[in-house]
Amino acid sequence: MTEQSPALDNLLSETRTFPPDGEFAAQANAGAGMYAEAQSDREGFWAEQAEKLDWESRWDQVVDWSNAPFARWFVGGRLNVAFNCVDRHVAAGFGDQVAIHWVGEPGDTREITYAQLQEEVCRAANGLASLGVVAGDRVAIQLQMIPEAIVAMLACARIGALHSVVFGGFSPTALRARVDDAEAKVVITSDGQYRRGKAAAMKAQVDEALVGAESVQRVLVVRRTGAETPEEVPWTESRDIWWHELMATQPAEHEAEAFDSEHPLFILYTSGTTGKPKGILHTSGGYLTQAAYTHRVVFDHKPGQDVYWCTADIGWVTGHSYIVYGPLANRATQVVYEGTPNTPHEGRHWEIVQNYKVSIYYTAPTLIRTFMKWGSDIPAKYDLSSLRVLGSVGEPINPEAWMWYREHIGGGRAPIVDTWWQTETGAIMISPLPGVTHTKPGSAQAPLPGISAKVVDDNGAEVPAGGGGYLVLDKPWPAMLRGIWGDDERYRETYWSRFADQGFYFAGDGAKYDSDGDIWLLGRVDDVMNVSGHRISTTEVESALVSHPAVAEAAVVGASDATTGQGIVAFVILRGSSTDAGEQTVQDLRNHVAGEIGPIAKPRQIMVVSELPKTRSGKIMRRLLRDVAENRDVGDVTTLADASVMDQIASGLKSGS
Ligand code: 6R9
Repeated sequence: MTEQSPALDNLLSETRTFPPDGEFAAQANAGAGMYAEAQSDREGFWAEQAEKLDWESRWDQVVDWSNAPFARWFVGGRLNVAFNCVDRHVAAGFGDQVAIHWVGEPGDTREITYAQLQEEVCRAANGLASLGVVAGDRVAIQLQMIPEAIVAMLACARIGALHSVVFGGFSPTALRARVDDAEAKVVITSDGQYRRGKAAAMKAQVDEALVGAESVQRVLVVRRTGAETPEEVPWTESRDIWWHELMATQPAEHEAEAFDSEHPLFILYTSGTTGKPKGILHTSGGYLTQAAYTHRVVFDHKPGQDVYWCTADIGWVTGHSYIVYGPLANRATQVVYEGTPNTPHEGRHWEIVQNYKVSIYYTAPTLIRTFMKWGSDIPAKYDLSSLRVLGSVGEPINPEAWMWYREHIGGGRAPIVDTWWQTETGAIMISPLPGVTHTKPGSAQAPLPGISAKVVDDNGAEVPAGGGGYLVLDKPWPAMLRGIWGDDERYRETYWSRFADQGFYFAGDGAKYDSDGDIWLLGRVDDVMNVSGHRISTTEVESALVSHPAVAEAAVVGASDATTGQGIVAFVILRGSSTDAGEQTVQDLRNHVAGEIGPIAKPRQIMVVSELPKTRSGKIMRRLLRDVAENRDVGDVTTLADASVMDQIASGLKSGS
């Protein structure tokens, strides 16, 4: 295993457990028997989950793993994903049920029923088709959390086009790289977005990204802020079209065609260990089966009774699986909130929970720690008694935050589900089951029924209880990625080469079993940082830094951060003889990274140094830089080519920043 910080040692001595409440257990969707059932007949178990969807024709084979690592699930089956998320609920008589309680940042709201959602998705599907989008085409979507984002995704799914959602906070450069890689034919965006009470231009940024983008034929623009000036909303007559104008001309009916179970559904880019993001490819039947199954059992969701709220953004996989596909397939009534949690005040989330009687709330540890910082007196002002299940995702949750969440948000009563999964896994893999599991603060605990995961050592042998190593997934699962867009070799290399002999999927996370055999996730073991639950590669930020004319060399590490999990700390060597980091240079560099990647990648701290610690083979020793960034004594320096470098860095820092 890699080095372990003192904080993790603390975490692993956690011994508190919380047994399920009897009343909750009696009504729970999950039962203890599911583990054994799935164990004895894995394929039968998944077939049972898939049967809860509506298939135009049934599969002939549950899983085909003969061409591993390329899986096929529910082989030969045909279905339409959007039909399953919308139309079948209307057909079953639930057209009047609210699908989305939408809350805009400035305070405007919309209620969208399943019948209305159906109409909007049909219009959008017709609209996209009228622009020449056909099954298999790629549509890039850069939108904030407005209903049109969900409608656009479902419209793509309905006509068999792949969406590639790009987080609204990503820079024009980042958007362009994704548009080019997927050769997107259409881009969907908005005039502008509200952020902390202010309207920021969006269309202008998208236009900047698309200069010379050859694949893009049309840009569809949702009106949100009402920005009008040509600077805010530049317009190319032959290419651009307003969303509302297009929809107004489209019929509200659309016949949903069924697609093969393995028809591609979407691409979602995520950071890898190199500078180039990976386009993770997901397909239809298996993905929807696992998204719906996990949403049902992990959140104990009851259609028509629960009000569900996942605070993620659709730009991340959590928004795909637990705002769009899982909840809608299960006929959820959900809250979708456009804005930031402290606009206009720090009680905004709790006010929304109170107003809509939210019963299931799913968020990230970074936000929980932020709420802690704001103070427990804030949630105490609201009635949170409707909450009955709380979820966490994105990074390990420290026991202190877990306990605070339980006490101050869950009233000491609502079970907490700490859900481990990845963009690549498509849906939740490791999590307690509410009503079944005795929960433990800080542990994701056990693979879900139907899922198999192990902690193994360097040789791929499972470690004993109490031992640590790497998390692997040793059996294929329905929502698994089907590859990296356009790069089969990178897919094999990234996930399947580390334990090729055993045929394990390597997740890139360190993990440990406790003495009960429960799993504790320990963070990434590669050069991927986790900042507020977002994956950012050190290489990506390093490339952005060295693309600035003032920078000669850069090394980036993720240093532990009390609020964001990890914070980005950069060490840079400036060009020429300058080691004098003016405040202005540092500021320029931070802004440059924000411009290249997006504000989420802005380094928390930039240290100007004259040398970087390197091994004799020229590999930067990030471990030592992490020691410096976390104010620890620098560890073993014997493999350094020049052992005095660390002294130089340390003394430079004392006099410098
Ligand atoms: C869903 C999502 C995946 C990486 C993953 C791991 C970390 C996610 C976690 C967790 C500990 C949890 N991660 N959930 N670590 N406990 N409950 O976040 O996908 O953005 O692809 O990130 O996030 O390191 O490998 P993605």
